[in-house]
Order: sequence, then C-alpha cells, then structure tokens
Amino acid sequence: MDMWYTEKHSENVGITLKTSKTLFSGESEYQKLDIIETLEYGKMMVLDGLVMCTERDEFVYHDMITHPALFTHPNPKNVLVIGGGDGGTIREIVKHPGVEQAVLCEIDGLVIDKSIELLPTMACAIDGSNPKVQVEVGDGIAYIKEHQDQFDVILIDSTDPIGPAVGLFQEDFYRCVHAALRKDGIMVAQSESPFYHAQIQKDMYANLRNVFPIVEMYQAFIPTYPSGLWSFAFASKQYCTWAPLLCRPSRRRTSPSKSKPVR
Ligand code: AG3
Repeated sequence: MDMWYTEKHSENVGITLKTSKTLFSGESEYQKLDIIETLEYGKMMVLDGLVMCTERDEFVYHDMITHPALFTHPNPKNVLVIGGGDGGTIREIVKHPGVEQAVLCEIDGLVIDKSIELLPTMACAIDGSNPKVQVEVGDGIAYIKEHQDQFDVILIDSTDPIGPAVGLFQEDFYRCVHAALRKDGIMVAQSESPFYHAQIQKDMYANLRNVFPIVEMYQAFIPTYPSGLWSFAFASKQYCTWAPLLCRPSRRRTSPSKSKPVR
C-alpha cells in the first residue's frame, strides 16, 4: 500500500509527498518532530506537521537566507542564527572565509540531535567538527538580550509564527536584534509566503520598519513550502546593495506626467 504525507496549506489545499518510511517520530517539550523518507525529495524534516526542509530543495532556502546578507556586509565576522537547528544555514555561513564565529541558537535540542544523526548533509557544520561554530541550545530571545552590539549579521531561521516561533515575529524581538547587531549590522528573517500569509507579512514588515531604517523583501522558489513562493526580510542599519539599482532614475525622456524630468 502506498504511503503519503500531506501538509495542509489552507482548508482546501496542501502538498502531498509519497513516502517510504518514517525515520524518526517523537515529541520534545516544544514540538512534534518527524523525519520522513520521501521518494521525490529525499529525507524531509517536519515540525508540528509543517515541512521544514527536504534534502532536495533545502539548498534554495539556505542559500537565500544566508548569502545576500553575507555578501552585502563588507566584512561579516560574527554571525548568529536563531532557530535553524537542522544546520543548513550554518553550513552556508561557514563557506564565507572571513567569518570568524558562527553561533547557532536553537531552542530545541532534539532538532539538533536528530539532524546530526539523520540529516548529515545539512548538519555537517554543527556536529562539533567546525571550530568556528558554536551551538547554544536555548531561547533565542534570551540569548540576544545578553549579547548586545556583538554581531555583524543575524539570521532568523524560524518556523511559521505558531508555537515556539511566535515571539520571533514581534517588534520587541526586532528591537533586541537591532541592539545585538553592530552599528552597520544586517538581519535577514524568513518571512513566509506572499500568496498564503499576506497578513502575517503585513504585520511583520510593519514591525521591522518601526525598528530598522532599511527593510526590503526578496523572494525565492522553494517547491515544498506553501505555494512554492517564499520570502525573506532584509533589515539593515546601513547597507543595501540593491538600493542604487532600485533608485536609478527613469530613462523616459518625454514624461506625460507633470513631474519634473529626471536627469
Ligand atoms: N524554516 C522555515 C519553514 C517554514 C515552512 N512553513 C511551512 N511549511 N508551512 C525552515 C528551516 C530550515 N532551516
């Protein structure tokens, strides 16, 4: 008999993957964790019924949450990840040779342990083998409050804003992130699907704009997430590599509007 796993994305839509076996199923004090072998996407991690990552498409998410900020900052040395217990984001951070310290602060030790055991292609830098990596099992909000003015880049690799991740979408938390960043620091947070989570995004970006002078959204295609269209919030104190491109004056010579011609 065929086995299938479904995550519902709304009352009427979901994603369904054919599976061959469940490698782990258990509950921590925070959430339910399943690691399931799928036929199309390889091993898949599921938290409280929501697909977190699969071996086949995790590279898109982890590339996109990490590299825009790390290539925009001219000299990122100290980088913090909140959440991200599978290790995929840390794996990408340590590819940047200038990074001296990459800290992972994940609330759920079970996610870290099971990723090291069952998802080694993602957890390869959080298994104790990389001297630049420091793993903290604990509450990211508490950690960030104790580390003011210490990081060049902070990446928020959270689940959806339900359960343990709710606080990671609130203005108070973004104020703490702002304080934990150095004066030219950058934060990137996963920011859900524009197609299914518009209200969450409106609230989240309003919260960010109350705290950071530069806030932009960028998007990527991640097939196993709701709608496939996913987004990331880039919040920064100084740097924004694409601002000059966005602000480039129009080349139109004969403007039909009353506005002054642009030189
Ligand atoms: N974190 C974002 C997952 C959000 C997916 N939402 C969903 N399936 N409803 C992924 C963690 C990867 N390091």
